[in-house]
Amino acid sequence: MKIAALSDIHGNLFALDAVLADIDRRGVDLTVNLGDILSGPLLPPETADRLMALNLPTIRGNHERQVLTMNPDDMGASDRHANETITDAHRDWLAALPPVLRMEDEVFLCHATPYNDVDCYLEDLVDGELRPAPLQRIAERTGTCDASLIFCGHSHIPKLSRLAGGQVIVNPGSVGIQAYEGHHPGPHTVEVGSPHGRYAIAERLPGGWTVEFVAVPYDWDSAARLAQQRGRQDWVQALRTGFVRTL
Ligand SMILES: [Mn+2]
Repeated sequence: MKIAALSDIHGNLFALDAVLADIDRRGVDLTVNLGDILSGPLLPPETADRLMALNLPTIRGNHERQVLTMNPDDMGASDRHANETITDAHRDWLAALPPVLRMEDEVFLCHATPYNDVDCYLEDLVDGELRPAPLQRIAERTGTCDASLIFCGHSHIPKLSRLAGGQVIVNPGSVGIQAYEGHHPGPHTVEVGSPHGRYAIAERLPGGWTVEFVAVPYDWDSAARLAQQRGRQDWVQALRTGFVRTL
């Protein structure tokens, strides 16, 4: 069983197309989508069309919840752009997505943790930065989820952890945006440090889950130009470099 995991696409169809082509080239049994699919200044409806046609096992992230339930006046610019551009059919698709999914072969999908869609699973907020969380904290966040492989997203930081009992937790990173200023549970900055679209492949082998992290080049200049046209200067440098502050 070879599974490709995509997360945090954030409406970046430029990156998604390149990542899907890379997955096709490598060949996998299954591709899954961990949420935060559309929010952002780029191409929310076009991204939804592409993904709806693929019908991948998909869960919703906090941004899907926010787009569906928040008052538009209270939305951030990324959720507002998605909300204003998607159709009722896209909205119905999002509304039908489950928050978590248990798959065959002891695989569990969640956006942030098995229990909520906003707390980072593998990182803690320390001095305005997301730092690797101690294993005990990760075990607490796992709770009673006993899948041998747990995929999570949300932080956009590609990372693999292994609990004492042997469970592995994989964040494939973000397909669509490699740096951002976050606000929960306090202000912080994430900078993956390169513009490549990220995803991961996990394969169950006799020795256990073998995990490959992939960084895919794509036309980030076109994506950045579109972000510029939409007045999202914060996304322009993030798309081109994987940094929001320092270069
Ligand atoms: Mn998220």
